[in-house]
Amino acid sequence: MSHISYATTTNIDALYQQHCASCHGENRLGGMGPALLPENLKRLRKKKAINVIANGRAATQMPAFANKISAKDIQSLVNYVYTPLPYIPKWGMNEIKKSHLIHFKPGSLGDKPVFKADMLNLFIVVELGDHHATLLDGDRFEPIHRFKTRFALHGGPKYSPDGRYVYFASRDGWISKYDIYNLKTVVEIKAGINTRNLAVSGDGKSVLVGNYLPHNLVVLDAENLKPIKVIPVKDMNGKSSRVSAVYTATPRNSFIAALKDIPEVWEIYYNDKHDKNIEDKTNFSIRRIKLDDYLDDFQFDQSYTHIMGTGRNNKNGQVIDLNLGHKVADLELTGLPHLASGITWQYKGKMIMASPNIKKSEISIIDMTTWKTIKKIKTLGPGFFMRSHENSRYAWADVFFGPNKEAVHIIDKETLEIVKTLKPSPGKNAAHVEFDRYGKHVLLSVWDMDGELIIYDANTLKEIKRLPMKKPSGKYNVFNKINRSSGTSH
Ligand code: DHE
Repeated sequence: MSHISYATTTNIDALYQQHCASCHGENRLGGMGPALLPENLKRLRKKKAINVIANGRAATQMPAFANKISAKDIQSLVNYVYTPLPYIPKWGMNEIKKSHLIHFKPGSLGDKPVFKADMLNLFIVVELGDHHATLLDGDRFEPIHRFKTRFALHGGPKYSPDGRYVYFASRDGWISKYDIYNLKTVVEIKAGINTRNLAVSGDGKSVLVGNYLPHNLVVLDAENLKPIKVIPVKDMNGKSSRVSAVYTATPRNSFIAALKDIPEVWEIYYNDKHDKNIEDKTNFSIRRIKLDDYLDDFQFDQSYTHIMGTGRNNKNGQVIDLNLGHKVADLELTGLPHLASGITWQYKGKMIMASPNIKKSEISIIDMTTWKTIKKIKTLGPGFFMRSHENSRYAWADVFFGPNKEAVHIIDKETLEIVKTLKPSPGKNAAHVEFDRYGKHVLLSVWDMDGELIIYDANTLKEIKRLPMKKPSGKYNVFNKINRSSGTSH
């Protein structure tokens, strides 16, 4: 006979308030723990959610409730948190301000690195498995420091222009600023409820956060993460939209925001130098580029004149000229291209772009002069990420989905042929690569709780070293990022 006595309640809201609200927020909007809304839980199956409530979640502060809440009530709680709120939740200036955490005041820490390394050849490696990040020396491939991050980071962390600070965004809206010189998280703020990603302005002064929930963009002061402006995202008729992603277009002194639910792309200026097509002349003024189709996932050309994005037309893709402010071409893309992970390089005297595909076993190669697809490289399965470097003759593409997820293809950029397929850890997902600053080494993740970071010689393709890591996902080289290498994401 069980000796456990359960709290019995039929009121699900009371049950939630009693056990969950103190960490996940009274209205399920998140607090110390993540928001418990269907939008935030999309990536967690209900069965797994039951297990998390019953047994807790390793490496987080989520405790086990199996001895406090009956199995029936746990099931009811799961149903409750997977039910959408009947309104778009509010997370405005006041809520954002209240969440501000200053761990170290700007200027209170030293201005010299507390360790020795080439500060531009460092990598941040995000370890999704236990919500940590590792700062890695990119010459010796030795970890310098491992630190806790917020739960479920998403999108690439972004560096300040000098490479000293790195900004992280979590799916639950937490933005954290980390001082690499001092190995400390210095400030944090919850800028949204369901956040996509962030961008740091080219002048290093502001951070833009794009949210699914609420439907808005949030501008933060890059120094202390204080909120400067909350920009509701709406078309001229008042229809609101989720933000798919935000990016910095440094040569244009602007941010670009892709919108999920209205056929517009927004250019948001972070200084006053621009004067055309702007609705108001204050900072962070918005230029609406109206489209005849939705644009969701996209990549830039190296001059930041064009954006190559998805479309919902029968061609599946479109090119927008940011100077002209309209579509200039369709792109012939099949399946679900993942353009945010696309890269560009010189091929036979002209620029080409390559996009992985989340739904089809192919990589599309597109001529950026004619915008025609010149090749579809067949792969062993749909892929998520591609990478190269100006100094490397190879482009790397993972097979993220399906039975061959252990494989990574290496493509010769001159012949557009796969020249080698690696399977570094049989049965385990091998995904996401990043080059060092010189293009001499490649870092590959074995995307598994019992995972590894594998370092290869980028030229001979020989393995050099393995470092154990907990589900290492993305890795980000300071030099390649701040110099906007054409082989990496921007
Ligand atoms: Fe991502 C970047 C969108 C699911 C890991 N992902 C991005 C970016 C976009 C995007 C627009 C570029 C923003 C940036 O880097 O600032 N991702 C999406 C989706 O729409 C999708 C398919 C569904 C979703 O729920 O969001 C999705 N992404 C995933 C995952 O399932 C991944 C594999 C694991 C995870 O973290 O949830 C994942 N996405 C990543 C990573 C990057 C990323 C590691 C940064 C890549 C880089 O090298 O810059």
